[in-house]
Amino acid sequence: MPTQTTTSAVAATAAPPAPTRLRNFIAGEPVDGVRGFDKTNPVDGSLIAVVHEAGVDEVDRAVAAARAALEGPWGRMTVLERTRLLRRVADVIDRRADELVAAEVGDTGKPETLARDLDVARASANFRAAADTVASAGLDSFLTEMPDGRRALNYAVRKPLGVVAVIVPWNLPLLLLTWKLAPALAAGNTVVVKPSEETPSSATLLAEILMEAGVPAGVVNVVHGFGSRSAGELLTTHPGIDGVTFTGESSTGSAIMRAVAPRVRPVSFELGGKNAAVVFADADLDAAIAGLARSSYLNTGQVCLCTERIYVERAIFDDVAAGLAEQAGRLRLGRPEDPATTTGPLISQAHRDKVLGYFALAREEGATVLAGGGVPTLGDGLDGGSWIEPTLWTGLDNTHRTMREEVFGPVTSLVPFDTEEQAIALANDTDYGLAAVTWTSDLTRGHRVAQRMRVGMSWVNTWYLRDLRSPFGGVGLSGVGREGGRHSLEFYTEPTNVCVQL
Ligand code: NAD
Ligand code: 6OD
Repeated sequence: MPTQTTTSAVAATAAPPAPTRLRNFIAGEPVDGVRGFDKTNPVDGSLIAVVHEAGVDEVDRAVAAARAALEGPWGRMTVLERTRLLRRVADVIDRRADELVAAEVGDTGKPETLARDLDVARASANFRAAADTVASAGLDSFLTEMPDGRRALNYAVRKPLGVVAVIVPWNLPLLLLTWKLAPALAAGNTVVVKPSEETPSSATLLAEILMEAGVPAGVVNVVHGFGSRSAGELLTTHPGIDGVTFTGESSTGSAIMRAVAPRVRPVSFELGGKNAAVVFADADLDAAIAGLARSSYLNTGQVCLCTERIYVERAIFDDVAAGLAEQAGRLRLGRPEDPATTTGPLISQAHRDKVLGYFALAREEGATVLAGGGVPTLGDGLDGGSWIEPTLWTGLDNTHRTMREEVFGPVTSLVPFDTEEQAIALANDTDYGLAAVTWTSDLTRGHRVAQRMRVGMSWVNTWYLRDLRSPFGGVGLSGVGREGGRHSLEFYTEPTNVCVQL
C-alpha cells in the first residue's frame, strides 16, 4: 500500500525536480486533498507521484458537482448528442494513447506493448461500444387488452440512475474504469470515480481527456485515496450517491454492500475469481499449453479471469506439465519499454508479500514446484521492484487453501482427472464463479462442459476473447449482476413504465 505523508509533503513536492502531483478532479478543476500519499513505480521502487487524498469535503464537493451536472446541459442532451460525444472521447483517447500508455506503465510496471494493445485499446473500444449500445437500445412496449375490454398502451422510458460511484482496482486500471464509466455516461448518469490508490495516474489523465472531448464540467469527477476510512468509504456511505459500480476483491464488495444497505442503493460488482481450466486428452496440445500459459501469466497473473486451477486428463498430464513449465520458464521479465519483455512486476511490495505467503503455504501443503517459486535477481537497477517468478505447482488438491483462495499472481496449479464428470465437479468446487476454460477438440463436449461450468464466462479453446456486447460478471463470491451491452444499460438506468388507457 502506498505510504501516507502529510499535506506539507504535498506542498514541498511542488518544486522541481518533484514527482508528479496528482490532484482530485472536481467540477472540471484540479483540487487539492487533505494530505498526500506516495505512489511508487513497481519496476524499481522509485517515487513517481504524490497523490492528493480526498477527504470529507472533497468527496462532498465531487458528489455535489455530479448532482449539479445532472441538472445542466448534460441532463438535457439527446441520446444522439451523447453518443457523438462518447465517440469523440474515444477519438481523443486514441490520439493521446502514448500519454495513457505512459501513465499506465508508470503506475503498474506492465510491458508497454500490453498497456497499448490491451488497456488503452480497450479504453476507446469501451466508449465506442457504449455509444453503439445506447444508440440502438429499444424500449419495452405492449398493447394491453384487459379481460373487461379496456385497452392500453404500456411503454417504458429509461432514465439515468443519477450520480454513480465508480470504484475500480489497479490491475487493468484504464480498461476497467472505462468499462464502467462509458456505459454510465452513455445512459446519461454523472459520475464520481475512485481509482485505486495504486494506480491514480490514468484516471487523472482521462478526466482531462473527457474535458478536451467536450464532456461538461462536473459530469465526471475523480477523487483519490484509499478504501476503508478514506475516499472509497466516504463515497459509498455518501447520501448523494444513487448507485455503486465496483470492481475489486470480494471482501471489499461485501464491505460496500454493507455501506449502501441503509440507503438501499443498487450495486454492480465484478469481484475475485479462482478460475479453472479443464484440459481433455483430445485437445490440441500445443494450442492448449500456449493458451494456459497466457491465461495463467498474462499481466503477471493479475487479471481476475486468470486460471489458477488446471485440471488435466491423466493421459496427458505429464505432457501438459512439461509444456507449461517450459512456457513459464520462457517468460521474459524486464523493463516495460523493452519490446522483448513479456512480464512485469507485481503491483507492489505488499502484494508480493501476499503472493509469496501463498508460495510458502503451497510448499507446506505439499506442492511440487515445477517452475519459478521465488523472487528473481534481475540486476539492471530492477531489484528494488516487486518482481516475482512465474510459478507452476503440482501435488495440490481442492482441499488445500492454495486451491481455494485467490492468489492474484503468476501462479497456477495442475491436478489430474479421469472422467468428464469428475473434471466438471472439480472445476465447480469453489466459492467463486467468474470464468472457466475448456480445452477439447470435440466441440460437442466443449459446449456440454462449458454450459455446466458454474461461472459467468465459460470459454472453449480460448481465453479472454471478448465481445463487448456479451454479459460479463460472476456468480458466488465473484460478483453481483452483469455488465456489457444491454446488461450495462439495465444497471445504469431506471425504467419508468407509462400506461395510457386507449
Ligand atoms: P480492492 O478491493 O482492494 O480495491 C478495489 C478498489 O476499492 C480500490 O479503489 C480501493 O481503494 C477501493 N476500496 C477498498 N476498500 C474499500 C471500501 N471499504 N470502501 C470503498 N472502496 C474501497 O481490490 P484490488 O486489490 O484493487 O484489486 C484486485 C482484486 O480485484 C482481485 O480480487 C481481483 O480478482 C479483483 N478484480 C475483479 C475483476 C472482475 O471483473 N471480476 C476485475 C479486476 C479485478
Ligand atoms: O474485459 C473486460 O471487460 C473486463 N471487465 C475484464 C476484467 C478483468 C479482470 O481483471
